[in-house]
Formats: sequence, structure tokens, C-alpha cells
Amino acid sequence: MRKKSEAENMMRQLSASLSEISLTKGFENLSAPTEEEEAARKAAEEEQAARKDAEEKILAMRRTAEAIAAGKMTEAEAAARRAMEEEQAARRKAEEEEASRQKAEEEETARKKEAARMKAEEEEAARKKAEEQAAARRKAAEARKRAEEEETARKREMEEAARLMAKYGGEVDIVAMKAQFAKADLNQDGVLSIEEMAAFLRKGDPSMTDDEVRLLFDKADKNNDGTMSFEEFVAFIHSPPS
Ligand SMILES: [Ca+2]
Ligand SMILES: [Ca+2]
Repeated sequence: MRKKSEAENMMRQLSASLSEISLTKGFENLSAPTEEEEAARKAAEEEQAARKDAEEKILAMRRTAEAIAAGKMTEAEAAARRAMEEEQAARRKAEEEEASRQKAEEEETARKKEAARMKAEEEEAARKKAEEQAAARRKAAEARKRAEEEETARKREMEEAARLMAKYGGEVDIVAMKAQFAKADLNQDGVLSIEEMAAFLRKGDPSMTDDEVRLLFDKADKNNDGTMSFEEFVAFIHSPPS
């Protein structure tokens, strides 16, 4: 009985061992895939890779589409921005041109103003110069006339002196008479009025009346022009009317 049991036990042990081996081997068998399993696995991997590729392609396409869309939008925006920038640039240029034009206009106005001012100054200077020249000419003409008059007066005096010298010989001191006459000629007009004559006569005779002065004066005034010339004066002093 014992042997049978022992055998049975051994069988059981062996069976268990075998079973264990088998199990282990079975596990080994499971962990080492079969060709079918390998093929299936490969197929699954390939399918997964293909799906992944497709997904990536779709994603890339979507990205491309988005990029295109984004690109189009950017381009539209860029076009709008470019147009806006061009408009701004054109406006800026127009403003610059307008500013430049205004500046040129202002400069031209200032230049014209300055030119007008300078011209006015030149005209004023020319006018003043012409005035000064005219004044100088007038002054020179006056001086010439005065010199001529003085020369004429000098000649006249010399002629008068010569005439008186011829008339009265050496008896008349022409220079002394001239000095007396000049003293009597209070207003220095070259002749003696009756008032001047009265004053002159009354130095010698303060009691002389107006009538007496008148009488003497009328007699001395040979040419009856109402004044006494130097010649009439000399004749009066040299040969007083009786
Ligand atoms: Ca006088
Ligand atoms: Ca006279």
C-alpha cells in the first residue's frame, strides 16, 4: 500500500514538478510569441504607425492649412498695413512737401521783403545823396554868387573911390569918409535913410530940428531917391549945401 501511495506521491510530486516545469515552460512559451503572434504584433505595430503617420499627416496638413490661413491673414493684414503705411508715407511726404513749399514760400517772402527793404534803403540813401548834392550845389552857387556880389561891390567901391578922388583930388580922405558913412549906416544897407542922417547930424548938433534935417537931406539927395548914397554923402560933407 505504501509503495502505491509512495508511487502515487512520487507521481504527484513528479506531476507537480512537471506541472511546475510545464507551467514555467508554459510561461516561457507565452513570453516567447509564436510567428502568428509576432506577425499579428507587427501588423498591429504597422497599423499603429500608419495611423500615427496619417494622424501626423493630417495634423501637418491642418498645420499647413492653418499656416496658409495664418499666412493669408498675415498677408491680408500685411497688405492692409502696407497700404496704410504707404498712405501714411504718402501723407508724410505730402506734409513734408507742403512744409518744404511753405518754408520756400516764407523764405521767398522774407527774401522779397529784405530785397524791398534794401531797395528802399538804397532809394532813401540815393535820395539823401541827391538832396545833399543839390544842397552842395546850392551852397556852391550861393557862395559863387556871394563872391561875385562881393567882387562887384569891391569894384563899385574902387570905381566910386576913383571917381571921388578925381572929383575932389587929394582933399577927401576916402577911407575915413567910408568909415564915417558905415558908422552912420545903422542898418548896413549901403545908403543913409533920413532917420540915419538925422542921428548922424545930431551928433554934431543935438538941437537940430526935423525940418532942418529934412532940408539938409533933400539938398544932399541929389538924385532924389529918398536915400543918401556914399557919393552924395561925400559931396554933402565936402561941400555942404548953403
Ligand atoms: Ca541905411
Ligand atoms: Ca540919393
